Amino acid sequence: MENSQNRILIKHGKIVNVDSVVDGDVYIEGGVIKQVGSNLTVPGGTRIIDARGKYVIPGGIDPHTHLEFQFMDAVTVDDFYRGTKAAIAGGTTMIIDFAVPKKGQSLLEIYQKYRKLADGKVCCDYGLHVGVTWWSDKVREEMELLCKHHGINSFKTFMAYKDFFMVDDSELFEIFKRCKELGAVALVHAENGSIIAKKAQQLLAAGITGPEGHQLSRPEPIEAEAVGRACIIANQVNCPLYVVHIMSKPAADALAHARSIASATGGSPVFGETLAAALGSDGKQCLHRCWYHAAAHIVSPPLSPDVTAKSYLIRLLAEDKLQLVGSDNCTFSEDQKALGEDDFTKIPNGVNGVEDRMSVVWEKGVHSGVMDVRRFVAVTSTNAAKIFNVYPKKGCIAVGSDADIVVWDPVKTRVISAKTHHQAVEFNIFEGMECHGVPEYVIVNGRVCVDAGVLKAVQGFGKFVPTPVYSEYVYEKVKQAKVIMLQRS
Ligand code: URQ
Ligand code: ZN
Ligand code: ZN
Repeated sequence: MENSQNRILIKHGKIVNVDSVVDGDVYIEGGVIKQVGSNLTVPGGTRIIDARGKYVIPGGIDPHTHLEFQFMDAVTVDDFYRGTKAAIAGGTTMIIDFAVPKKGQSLLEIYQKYRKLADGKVCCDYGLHVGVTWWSDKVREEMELLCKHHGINSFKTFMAYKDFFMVDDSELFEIFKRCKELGAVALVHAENGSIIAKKAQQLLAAGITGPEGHQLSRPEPIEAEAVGRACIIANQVNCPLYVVHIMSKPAADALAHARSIASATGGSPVFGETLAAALGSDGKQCLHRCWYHAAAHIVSPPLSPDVTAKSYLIRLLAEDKLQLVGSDNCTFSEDQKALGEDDFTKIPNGVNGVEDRMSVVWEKGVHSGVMDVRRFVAVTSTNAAKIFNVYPKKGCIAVGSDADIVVWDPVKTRVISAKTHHQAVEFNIFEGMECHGVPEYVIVNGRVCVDAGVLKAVQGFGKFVPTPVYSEYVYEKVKQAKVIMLQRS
């Protein structure tokens, strides 16, 4: 890398971390933050970026993407190159994707497959969660190997997608127990898959085959019940639990309730993630008269038919009743969505969001006055770094941290559109949304990948980032939980 790229001084910005906003400068060399402060002494030839009037924030971490994901007879159209390039365009400098095996398939095999797919293509750093879709002694052993030798500290389970990814309560119990033994974090997709399957059959039999059937087969209590059940099962084995993609008010309430019980009784910690889609769109879109428009909004759990859910969820994020925003970017083309033309259960589930997640949270959270910029940094970056144990390498602006930095212009605006986005998918669920707040510079491991608004992402520049077990942020709470329980007994 040439010197002007290698040495960068970001001057006169407002440097934001979760606990502070400080006026100052940031000096980067060799991909790492070397100095933070004022009147810094730096070598000649250093490139200067003027951040006057702008925020200097940690690069976004998207904890939930599905790039090149084979799902429901299709493969997502955003691959690891297009997906990470789009991520960078929006201010995200690390993603955590999912390697999900079929039932009976080796976890190690699917992990290796995803490493092969992603390494060499990713424009920014990435980590992996591994799915656990079945249970056996082999799975038990492979979970340990993944944690010990392959940089995995999180395993996703599914309470939905009956017959292909879903596990039952006794399997959940075993998987959560194993996560706890290994110092890993259990992730759960919380929806009652058995009831969904029954309702879908009823709707199809009644002649309801269009996209509206998806929402009708998944009423909000179906999500809320599963959130509560997952929290109870995890608590039985004292396992930290992270509930992915919380989409509705009742589910968010169930999560907030479980968190408050955990902190009052000394139970194991629970974390909740919602999606950019849930903050910037709603379930009315699934009733649109254009079939493709409706199908493009099909995601599970579904976008809430309650149009006030968006503002409710952003408030819960501001109040730390929810902790993170992911994208769940899982994009299918019009042709792929058409697999479910005659049967809504065959429409591949998933929406876009990896590019627009930061802008949507800024617009709905900060610009609307619901959260401050420190909380913005927490929910878009730092909390993910802490939970998945890559903090303070990622998720903060501090000496020694990776130089994953965004210079965020809070005044500039942009209008989201599929015509201008960088993703491979031809539809954007946020089409037409005007967003205040634009990433003017995005620095990925010390390289300027958005330069005064111009995208210069480099294929293969990103690396796999191992996520070590026993995140202090997560397991400190488990230890505290044990102490409180002992005190009580
Ligand atoms: O369930 C998920 O997270 C995947 C398979 C993406 N699709 C979705 O509808 N959420
Ligand atoms: Zn899911
Ligand atoms: Zn997902």
